[in-house]
Amino acid sequence: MSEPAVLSAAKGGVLRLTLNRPDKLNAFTRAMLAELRSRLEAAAVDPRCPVVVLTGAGRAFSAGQDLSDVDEPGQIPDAAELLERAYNPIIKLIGSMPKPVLAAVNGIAAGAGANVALACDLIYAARSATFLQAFARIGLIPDAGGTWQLPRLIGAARARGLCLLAEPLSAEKAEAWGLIWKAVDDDKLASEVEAATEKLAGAATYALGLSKRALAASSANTLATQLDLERELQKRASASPDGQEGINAFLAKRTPRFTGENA
Ligand code: LHQ
Repeated sequence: MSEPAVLSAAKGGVLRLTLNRPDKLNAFTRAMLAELRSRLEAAAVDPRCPVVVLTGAGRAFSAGQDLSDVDEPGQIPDAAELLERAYNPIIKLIGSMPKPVLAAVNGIAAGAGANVALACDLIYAARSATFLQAFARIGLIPDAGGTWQLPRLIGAARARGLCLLAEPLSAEKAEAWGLIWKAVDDDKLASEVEAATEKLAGAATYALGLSKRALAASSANTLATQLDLERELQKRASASPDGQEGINAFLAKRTPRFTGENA
């Protein structure tokens, strides 16, 4: 039997999804995208899993769409279909699920592979990893949210440089530019990500989901609308068991015991 295209392992509240076509640098086939989408859909509503990690097997995170995954030789992938059915739902799902999704970028992240990583909430990258908006090299435009994320994260000039020149960006520079959270030594990637996921899984996870929602809404909101949203979400957070526990524990000078419950 062939290996699954996406490996899934749950431990201590952390679901780890590993893109698993290492010989092809984890390039996304349609089957792999369908598997990833269904794993993410399940994770989004699974209360046993407050944290998700996405990473790649072997020397790459993902080289983007598998350009050879077509029905007949000589065809090229149907871009509109793939975006509509696979990439766009995956990007929206990562952004909307009420829990942190971490990318552990273990090696090159190219094309839609880079932009799936950029859709995640916290991006850790191995120092040897690179981010490549490869699209211009093959006559395409950045997709999977790249043209939305990049100018917001690093500004218009740098976004244009990456997209038009299609040159690789080192993990260190990605960190310095604010594209990712952290570049770490290759041999520390696993332990850094594990420490972060442990911390998140033990945190007030309901509030983390609300924070994520508020931050995501901000780019389309005026300050006044955002203040209203913060008031509404803070009302929910402070009425939640973890909100009450957090404040009570602070006042009693003890460590809070969070449960992640939302009502
Ligand atoms: C691949 C791929 C790949 C197939 C490496 N496909 N086999 C959405 C909707 C619809 C249409 C199109 O696109 C999209 C979104 C996109 O993502 S388009 C952008 C797709 N990605 C790229 O253009 C990047 C293509 N890959 C590369 O440029 C290189 O592989 C990089 C720079 C990532 C790594 O280079 P190397 O380290 O030199 O590795 P390699 O090129 O030797 O790759 C290793 C193997 O992986 C090789 O297979 P082989 O059987 O010869 O060993 C490659 O053919 C295969 N591979 N990327 N996207």
